[in-house]
Amino acid sequence: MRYLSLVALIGLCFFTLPLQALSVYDLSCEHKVNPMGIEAAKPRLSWKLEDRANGIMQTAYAIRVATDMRFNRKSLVWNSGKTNSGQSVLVPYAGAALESGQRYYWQVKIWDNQGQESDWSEAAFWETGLLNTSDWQAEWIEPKQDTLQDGPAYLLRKDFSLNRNIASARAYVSARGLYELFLNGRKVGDEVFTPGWTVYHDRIQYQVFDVTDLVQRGENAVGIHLGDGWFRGALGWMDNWAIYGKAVGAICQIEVTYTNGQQATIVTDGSWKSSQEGPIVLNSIYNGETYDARKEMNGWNEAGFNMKDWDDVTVADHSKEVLIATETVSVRKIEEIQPVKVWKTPKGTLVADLGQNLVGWIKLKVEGPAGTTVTIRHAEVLDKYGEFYTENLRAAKAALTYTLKGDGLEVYEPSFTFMGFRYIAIDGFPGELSPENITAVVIHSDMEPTGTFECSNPLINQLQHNIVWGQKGNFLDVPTDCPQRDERLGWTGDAQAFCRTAAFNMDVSAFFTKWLKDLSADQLDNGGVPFVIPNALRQGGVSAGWGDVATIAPWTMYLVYGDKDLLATQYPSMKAYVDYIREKSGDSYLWTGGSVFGDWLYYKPKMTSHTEPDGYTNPDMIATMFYAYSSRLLSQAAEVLGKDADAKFYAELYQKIKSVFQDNYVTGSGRIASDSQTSYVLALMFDLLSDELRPKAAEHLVNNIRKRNNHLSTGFLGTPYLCHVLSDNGYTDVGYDLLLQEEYPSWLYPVKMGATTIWERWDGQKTDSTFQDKGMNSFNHYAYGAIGDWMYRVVAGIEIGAPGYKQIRIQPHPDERLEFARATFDSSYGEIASGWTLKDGQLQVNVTIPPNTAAIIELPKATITGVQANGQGVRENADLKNVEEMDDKLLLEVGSGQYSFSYSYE
Ligand code: RAM
Repeated sequence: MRYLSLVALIGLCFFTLPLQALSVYDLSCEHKVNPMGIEAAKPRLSWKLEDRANGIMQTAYAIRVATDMRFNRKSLVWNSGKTNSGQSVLVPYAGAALESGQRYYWQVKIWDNQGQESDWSEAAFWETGLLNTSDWQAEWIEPKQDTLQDGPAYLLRKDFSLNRNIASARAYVSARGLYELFLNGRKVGDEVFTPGWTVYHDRIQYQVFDVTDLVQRGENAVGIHLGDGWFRGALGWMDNWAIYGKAVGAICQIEVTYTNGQQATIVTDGSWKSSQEGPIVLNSIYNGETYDARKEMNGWNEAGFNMKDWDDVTVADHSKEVLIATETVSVRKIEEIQPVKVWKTPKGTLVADLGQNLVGWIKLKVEGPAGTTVTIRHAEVLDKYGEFYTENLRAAKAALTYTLKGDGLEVYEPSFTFMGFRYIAIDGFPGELSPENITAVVIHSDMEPTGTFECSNPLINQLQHNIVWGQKGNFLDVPTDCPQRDERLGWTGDAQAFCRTAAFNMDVSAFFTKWLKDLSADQLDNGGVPFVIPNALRQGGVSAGWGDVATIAPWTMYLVYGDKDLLATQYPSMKAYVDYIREKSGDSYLWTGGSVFGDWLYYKPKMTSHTEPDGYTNPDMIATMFYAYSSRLLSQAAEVLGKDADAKFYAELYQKIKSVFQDNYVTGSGRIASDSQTSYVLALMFDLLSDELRPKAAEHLVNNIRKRNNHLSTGFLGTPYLCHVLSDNGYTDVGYDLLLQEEYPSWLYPVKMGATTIWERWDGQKTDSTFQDKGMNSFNHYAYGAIGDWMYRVVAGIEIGAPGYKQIRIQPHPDERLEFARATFDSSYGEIASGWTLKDGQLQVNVTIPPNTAAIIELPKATITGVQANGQGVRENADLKNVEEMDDKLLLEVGSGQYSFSYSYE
């Protein structure tokens, strides 16, 4: 009884006290959580608001930044004071000048439109990098090495002593090559593939590690394991190697602060020693790794190791100006997968199936006599006879070879290579192989997952799964075309096609911030954008729809993340690219010869008996259409950045190209040259037609699809926009026809064939289980996964209203062939959700809008009187503003909160 009344009392307090619900969470700096190594002079700070009430808007913030976590007066470097502003995303630091190698703690508190004031948030931090080149006391050093393709990895080491108690320690490290850093026998950090892949001639990232717990008073040792990676290894298929330099090397600076405030600095210099006799005798991104455990040098990275037979290092005069703090999120081991099956193929090959086409490597557990060699090969698919199939890897050997040292259980995983595979073939395994001996380690850039999509059709859910795995496999520091064959390059066309979808599934803000700077760095002197970034093919060609990543990706990142600085940083590159085309096309406004790849891999009807023509689209026309589009995006970017003259100039340019395009390629009845799906898709998507011809062209597109029995025929350029153009022009049902199509060519055909990632070609594997041309047949190529964008934005209905989702548009497009569809997206303001259920003619739409944003919700086929909102009529519900019926839709404005609408949907 006493207990009960206590509960009642507490309950009473709860209900009578005002709800102090406003709080702040998810603090980030430059798109990252507690980043180490920030070089921006004014790092930008973001946070999210949490509140249970509806319609919450931030009205003011206060930020304080200090070098001490207690934020005492002495340590404060910025106190913004209460600042009236709704901005909660990318607020620039405006305090005292920042110092090198300093940790800055920060907190924020906010006020909202309901008169609430939050508490100070938990403290977050950022740490600056080495802000001046002169801060680098370390030298580039190089081990004694032969100029070898696929040679050994190197060991570098130094002993040092620290003679006082240690308060803190940092390591600043980079390599011309790939490195692993060790202190006193322990690997530093959980990153792999450091320092990442950039345009090394101009930019090499360094990493910053807090190594306070890894160093000790007394004797210490630092070791660096150094591989070839992208720097010296083969890249591309034309015997292209050592393109950034013939020698690998490293740079490392360890800064120790003692408890008495004194400092000690340990740097790479001529006193280090190196060895090329370590256990990795071959390292190569494409070919794999050969590891001889008998060559392991126990204790090489610990103090007091005997360096007999070790070599002197060379101090090299490479630029330190190129060193930049890490801009992206590092690559890490993200998850582990066990095989679902181990068996022998009809030909007797011992094979394990991981159940998922993935990117990473195998961790092997093995026990056996010294000198036993186990070889692991990798494949994405089995052939029609159930045999291991590696021909589509072309020249990439993709093999791990491990020789046992013979001392109990040995656990091996490689360091400087990765593979794209679902199956492995194992040779020479001593004893019986069981699934426990094998673990697949999945690695990729450590991007936060931000999106989910789900619906009532399991095939589409598998498609979404495949899109996400295509992204995991191909976002390994640069956006690659594929992860398995002798390619794995930053193909620009693929990246522009997929970047919007990618930005739904995961937070790619930092990832593209870095890669776009590499694009600028590798842009040709004439403004052209090479086929791949970094330009590992070392060619100077440009292709329409590939080079346009220079305008499309920054604009997309601006739309999704509201990052104006990114747009400003990329602006010169965007403009140089458009000016390159301007130069090529001159007064004709036609970019003749601008397309090398056309609408890459469009449908060519070899596989079925369809009699219809293929999906060919005139490449010159494609080039002119992209010229128009890029000019338009450039003019929009100029407008956002307040560059009025440019905005006007490129808007006029766009208009001229549009009219020349119409004169040259469009008939009075809205037919477009080539009469292909892609011709209509690009013309409509890029708004290149008159108001009068738009519906006619859309009709031609629909007729084309109907004639093909609801099949698409588009390639890399048309596919991403195909369904968008249909839904924008009133043919959402036709978009669904294509999405739900299970026969080739379609998105679901590979799914029906058992795909677990997106294929490069619509018919990578044919219905009789034979394969497409082995010269170009990747089973993990994300480009066609660009349909994901339509699933989020149109099927479920999460659309951007204003850059960064400060304004949201919710626009579900139900179709009776699905019972439900729902998506979530964790925007810079918090989670947005939109989902619908259609049952017995009754539609229910559920929506979540995060605080500090506003949304317009478009309810299809709804009327003011027909809709119940959170159990009330729309007129009665005070959270719904500006309710309006328009074009068979009901429009409502809402603030943050959760909303549920139901009505009869006939
Ligand atoms: C292929 C790549 C890529 C494509 C180019 C044109 O080799 O795999 O996907 O963009 O060619």
